[in-house]
Amino acid sequence: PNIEISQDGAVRTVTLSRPAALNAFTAPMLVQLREALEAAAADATVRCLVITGAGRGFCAGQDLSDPLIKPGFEPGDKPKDIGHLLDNYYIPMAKLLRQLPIPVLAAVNGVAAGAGASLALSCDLVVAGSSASFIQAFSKIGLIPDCGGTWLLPRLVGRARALQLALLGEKLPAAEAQQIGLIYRCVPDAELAATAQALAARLAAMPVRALAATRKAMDDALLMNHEQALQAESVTQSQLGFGADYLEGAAAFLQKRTPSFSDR
Ligand code: LHQ
Repeated sequence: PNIEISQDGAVRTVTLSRPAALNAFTAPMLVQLREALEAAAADATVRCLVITGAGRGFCAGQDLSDPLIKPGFEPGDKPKDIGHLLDNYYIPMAKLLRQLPIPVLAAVNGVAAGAGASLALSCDLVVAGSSASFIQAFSKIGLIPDCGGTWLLPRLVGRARALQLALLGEKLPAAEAQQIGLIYRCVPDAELAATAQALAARLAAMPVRALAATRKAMDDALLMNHEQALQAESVTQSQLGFGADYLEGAAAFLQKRTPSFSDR
């Protein structure tokens, strides 16, 4: 398998593992990743997900040597349809990632290029090691940002910066990614795993149903006017208000004790 799964308490960690190719995606690997996301979503013991990479890279995006898309090099060789790869493998994975009922954290241990960068930036929080970097590699091979890149980048850093990154395809070091607000934090490489696990454990102890609802409410609100967003907040807040976590959170506050959350 090219996806390794481990769990510590309520934190599930999914590790992309094709280190010889900087964890570039093959079709079977994308299926394994989707299955790992589905399993985490379905397992009530999991309250936070961490995605990271094995070896010196996080993920170099689509494996360009995959026979499914590898171009023929001879004149007259027929071009292959790369859209089907998106439809059948990337889109289901990217949708699922955005719909998880728990918070998801990317621990970016090295280069995140192309769809690998989109994967990291689709997560709710991104922590990166100081030697990690983000590359919108698509433009260099005549493509556009995919796996959600066109949607994510302008939302994360605004149109001007999104275009700078996507058109030029330059390597953005993790420290600069933090400076422009693209990621949550850049930490020394040696501290990345521990920082990510501690942050994930902290999130897992929070009311995760409300955290997932926050992600959805914010994504949805981007397409609404002010009044619609106020109304949508009221609907979601009302649902959460009937949940065990709100009762527990409010009671614990009033009773001056630490809350113990269980909704998911
Ligand atoms: C790779 C790859 C790779 C294969 C490193 N493939 N082997 C969706 C749907 C359909 C079609 C197309 O695309 C998409 C979305 C996309 O993701 S498009 C973007 C695809 N990704 C790229 O264009 C990135 C290509 N890789 C690179 O530019 C470099 O490898 C980076 C900058 C990521 C890292 O550079 P270095 O640190 O210098 O490492 P390296 O280049 O020496 O790579 C190490 C090995 O990994 C090497 O193999 P080798 O056998 O020579 O040691 C590379 O060939 C292999 N590798 N990325 N995407």
